[in-house]
Amino acid sequence: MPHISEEHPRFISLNIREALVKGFQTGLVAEAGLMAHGRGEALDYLIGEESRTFALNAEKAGVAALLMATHPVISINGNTAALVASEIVQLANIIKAKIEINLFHRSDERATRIHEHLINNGAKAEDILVLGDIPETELPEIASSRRIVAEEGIAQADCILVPLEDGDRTEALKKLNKIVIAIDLNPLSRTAQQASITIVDNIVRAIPKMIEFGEKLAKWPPDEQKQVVESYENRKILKSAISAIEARLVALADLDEVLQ
Ligand code: PTJ
Repeated sequence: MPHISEEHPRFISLNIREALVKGFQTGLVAEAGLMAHGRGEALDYLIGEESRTFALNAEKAGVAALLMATHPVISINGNTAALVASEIVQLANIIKAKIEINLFHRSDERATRIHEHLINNGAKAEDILVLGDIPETELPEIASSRRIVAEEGIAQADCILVPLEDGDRTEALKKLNKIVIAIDLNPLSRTAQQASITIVDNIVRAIPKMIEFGEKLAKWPPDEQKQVVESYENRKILKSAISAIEARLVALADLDEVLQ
């Protein structure tokens, strides 16, 4: 792996990319995960590579919904495991959620690697659901292997955090009256458009922010947590995210500013 100097203007972004490449080489990340990362990287650039207000509002509402849930579940895939495994474990502990390893490009070998990686990052074995070892069920109207979910995980969950998800499953989960919280840098993706709460932020920033909100909101009375969820409007958040990209592009189109 090439050494990236801290002085490099794209140090953080290049390090995230290297974490994905390492995750691919160690069997955590799918080939398609590298491409998905490239798309995310481009969109993050447009957003300004920081957690904007629309993201912070969605992160707070997402955490409040997860804290209020009876059966909260975090669905984890290869990219999420490679980038934020220990943070996912911390968040799961705060919101008291199960972690379901649920892959789009299903492979038992990769699921086992992700399982080991989560354990190495502090997860308790009893909090992780690995398909193949436990009772499974199928969600209706989905063609991909993400239709298969754990009976005591996504199937019975009332609120699910789905980082880097696909649109079909988000839609199917919504039809089953579940609250779906998506993390997706593309505010125009079907997942982003379908989710109940859409966090338009890079997962490497979103999960640490959700941990911060979680530590605070966990001490709030339930009616105050409920107020955060009830006052949240996803359409407004999506609109702000798209407008923010537009405004940034307009500002960047002033070439003098870009070339400074
Ligand atoms: O590990 P698997 O088999 O479950 O596969 C995982 C991937 C990500 C390959 C799979 O879910 C997939 O193909 O996803 P999509 O449909 O490509 O969607 C990924 C979305 O995540 C895209 O809209 C990307 O812009 C976005 N994205 C990529 N990297 C990040 C991101 N969003 C937030 N943070 C990122 N770091």
